[in-house]
Amino acid sequence: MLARVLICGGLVLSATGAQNYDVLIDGDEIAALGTPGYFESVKPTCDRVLDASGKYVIPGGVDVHTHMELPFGGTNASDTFETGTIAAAFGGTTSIVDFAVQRTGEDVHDGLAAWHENADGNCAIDYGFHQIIGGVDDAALKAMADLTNSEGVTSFKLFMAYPGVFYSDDGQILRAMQTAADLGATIMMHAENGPAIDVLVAQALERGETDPRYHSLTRPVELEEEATHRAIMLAKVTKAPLYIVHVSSSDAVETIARARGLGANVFAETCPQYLYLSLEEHLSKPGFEGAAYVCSTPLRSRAEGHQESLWRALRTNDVSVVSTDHCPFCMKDQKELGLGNFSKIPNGIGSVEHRMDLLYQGVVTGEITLSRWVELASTTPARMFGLYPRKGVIAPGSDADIVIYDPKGTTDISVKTHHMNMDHSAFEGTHIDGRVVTVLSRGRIVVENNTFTGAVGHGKFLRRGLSQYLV
Ligand code: DUC
Ligand code: ZN
Ligand code: ZN
Repeated sequence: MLARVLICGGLVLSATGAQNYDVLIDGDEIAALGTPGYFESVKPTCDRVLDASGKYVIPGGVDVHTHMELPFGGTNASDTFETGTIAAAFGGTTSIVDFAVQRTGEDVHDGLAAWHENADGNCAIDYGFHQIIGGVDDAALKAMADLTNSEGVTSFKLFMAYPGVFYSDDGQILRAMQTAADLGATIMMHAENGPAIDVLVAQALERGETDPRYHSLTRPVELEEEATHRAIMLAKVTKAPLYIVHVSSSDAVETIARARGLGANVFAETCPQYLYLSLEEHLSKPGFEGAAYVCSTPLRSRAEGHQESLWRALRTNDVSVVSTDHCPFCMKDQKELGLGNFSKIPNGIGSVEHRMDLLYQGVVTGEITLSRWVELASTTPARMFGLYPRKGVIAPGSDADIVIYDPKGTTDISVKTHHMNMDHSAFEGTHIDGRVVTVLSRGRIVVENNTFTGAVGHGKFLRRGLSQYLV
């Protein structure tokens, strides 16, 4: 194990700027930042010097929305904590926050314990948990307090979609939000009107509309906007901090922006698939190919301008985080469950490995600045979910989670080269101007020369604090 590492000659990026610094790492943590030449005069003893000349030195990525091993749609997400966290490391993500699961009738503590069992000793990078509450009742509300106060799990995902699986009605949502408000915890919301969607799905299937693209056509933007508005109103009544997950439409963005304009503690994330993929070009591919792109919220029409709206919201901070909603399923035996019936296709796209690169393309194309890239992918997610300044920043005392990124390098995304446990890639053939060169997790070099040099079991559980992002 390396004890002391010096990263020399790079441009250190933060959410507020860029400056040439050398970075000294001692053990797990960043020890000091020195202006160019400083460490040459001080001459600290080092086990390893990494030359970052001409490269960016950025805080490791923080992906606050992943679903390793999630049981869903009659199968399980295909990445384990081992495969998924190694893939994340390859892509410059050094922390994930995954979702422990509780369904109606189940004990929340049991759900959390099961997730600890899945992850403990199996992760290559650090990880935390949110808790899905799929059955809001007295016991679940009591458990929310235990998790927030004692377990380092301070955010709770509710679903306005998936009746019979994870769905909460408005009364349940209100009660969970009241509890969250009392605790200072954050409610994460899957905002789609599930009961209405289920009717549209049944009607489409009756008409013989079974292809993957009907997944999007039966989940219209109005039902995302309506649920987003309802969630915001319930949060207003209860004063709970609200974070809308996987926002896909300009309609939902406008609703969120209005609430934020009034000073509400309402926040939002989007994901790479909504910034780049579309109903027309991807979900509507011939035959069953479109199944690879079935996720919820669904891909939207490019012609309707949702992508432009999402990029704009990333600039204005109406959308503050880019996560992946990494929920991978193979085509074979998994997506294939929905052959002849789109509603049986397991929902999910896997991209935990490519989030940093895909978002960096927004810098290349002029959509966002370099600092905004770091802010959206690392600093704000860390602050939003109580991990800052341990994660999300290169500063003395912070964990030495660092990525050396080469803006002159290139990456070509393909199933042939990715490390996720998937037999396809939703971003197959995408060319990236930029490349992850070296990745450190708590001072340990975990990716170098396109090789995993870390260790399964190196990743530690992150006990999170309350959100540090409230207005
Ligand atoms: N959306 C997905 O695409 N997959 C899992 C759950 C979800 O909400
Ligand atoms: Zn969701
Ligand atoms: Zn999700």
